[in-house]
Amino acid sequence: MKIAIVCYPTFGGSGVVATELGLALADHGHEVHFITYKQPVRLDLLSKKIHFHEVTIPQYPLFKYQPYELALSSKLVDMVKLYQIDIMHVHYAIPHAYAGYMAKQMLAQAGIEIPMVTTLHGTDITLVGNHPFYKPAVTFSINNSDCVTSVSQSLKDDTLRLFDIKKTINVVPNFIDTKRFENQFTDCQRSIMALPQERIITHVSNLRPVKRVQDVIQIFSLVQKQIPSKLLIVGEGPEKEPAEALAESLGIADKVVFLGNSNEVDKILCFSDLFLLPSEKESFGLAALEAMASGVPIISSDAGGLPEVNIAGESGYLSAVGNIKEMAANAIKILKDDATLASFKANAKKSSLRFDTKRVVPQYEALYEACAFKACSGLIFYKHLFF
Ligand code: GMT
Repeated sequence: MKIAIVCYPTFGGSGVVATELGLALADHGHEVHFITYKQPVRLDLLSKKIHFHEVTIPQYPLFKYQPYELALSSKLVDMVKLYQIDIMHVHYAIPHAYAGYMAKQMLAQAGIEIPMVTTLHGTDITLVGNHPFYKPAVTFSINNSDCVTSVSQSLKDDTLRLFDIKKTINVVPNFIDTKRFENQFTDCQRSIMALPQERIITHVSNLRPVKRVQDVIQIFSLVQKQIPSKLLIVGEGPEKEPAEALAESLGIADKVVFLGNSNEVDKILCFSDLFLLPSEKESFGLAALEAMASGVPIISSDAGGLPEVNIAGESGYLSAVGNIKEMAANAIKILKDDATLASFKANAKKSSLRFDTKRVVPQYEALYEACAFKACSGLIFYKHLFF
């Protein structure tokens, strides 16, 4: 098939999933066209099967806000016509589903019927999309998509609770190529980051308020009192400065390393012993899944889809949002001795296999086939993923 993928190209789970999906689809022989405003961060390889079409917006002084949706829908129309695209797959409802719908209408006028799959990722529903200013447009775009997927059961439930949805939502969970996380590094270079007796605790996110980065610092502060350790924070965002200030005020600044954005998260996870994700909301928690695939146990909140990914007592522990003390106590439970840590590490890795590319990408392919025949409402995949 010829598939157009619309996504955010920057650091963030939805763009990562969309990129990995495109790469896997190309591997399966499909022709994939990424359409977005910048080359996606993990898309370093373009080929006959993988194309990238940049959406550019001419600046005009009259506009306070540049009309990205307009430029995107025009680009979609042009690319669908030029490459005879069979299906559009838009990731993150705002504004991609809306722009996709407009492109569909313009193409219909030219006699081209093109199905559109919309994948809901999280904050497009739970935070931003739910805002009254966006809600009518988001509801409309979801109801006018040909097929809709959500990345977790929890996000599906939230969508049905928060919006008046007439469409069936298929749960197709996020996935990763677990092979990529098999330890290919002979030397993890752990010694650069910590002393041999120290544990390494890691947090990876876009450091926005929803990630509760202050909790990460507080949890670490309690843990390091009992277990010699270092905290590595990967990512950039508005919570970075307040987090730095908190580490300073708690007197632990020398034990907290802010690494900024990284394209080599797998290398950092390679030498990590524990991953913290105490988010306020999290539809899935792709970062946690990546950590698990690297054999890193998770201390997380029980928000959203996290209980579907992080299995309590197996891959880590979950606590109510904001329960810093319990999260720290659970972290200490995992890190306290080598045997316990090794067992959690092995179980985290095993648990991540539920979400391997090989198990999930065929579900999207089946969905595309069904979508072309307007028959995606009967597909139920998710239950089969659990063993
Ligand atoms: O975090 C966001 O605002 C957007 C989005 C992103 O692009 O990273 O994150 C969401 O989508 C990811 C991929 O499906 C999920 O793994 C994240 O859990 C989800 N974030 C939230 O729900 C906060």
